[in-house]
Amino acid sequence: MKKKPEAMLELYQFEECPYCKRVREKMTDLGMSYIIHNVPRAREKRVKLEKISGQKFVPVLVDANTKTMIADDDDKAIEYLEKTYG
Ligand SMILES: N[C@@H](CCC(=O)N[C@@H](CS)C(=O)NCC(=O)O)C(=O)O
Repeated sequence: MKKKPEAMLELYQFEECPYCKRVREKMTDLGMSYIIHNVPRAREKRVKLEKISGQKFVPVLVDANTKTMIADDDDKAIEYLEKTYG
């Protein structure tokens, strides 16, 4: 990892979600530590996620260092991680 984030990035996700897995793997490949927020499996219960991101799909990646939030787009999250921390 070239640039080290000051604050750990946060990932809203659930373990079996294949899109979330891709984002987790990217952060692991980059040697990053990160915070996981596991969302409820039932979409209607994802109240906190909706408050934070305005929608209920995962993954949602939050980077406080750059004030960035990427919701419901694993390709975009991976591209962001590579560009910012790769
Ligand atoms: N286009 C999204 C797809 C994300 C997606 O479909 N996530 C699923 C979980 S794998 C989701 O949150 N579905 C709503 C639900 O669980 O009800 C991406 O590229 O990340």
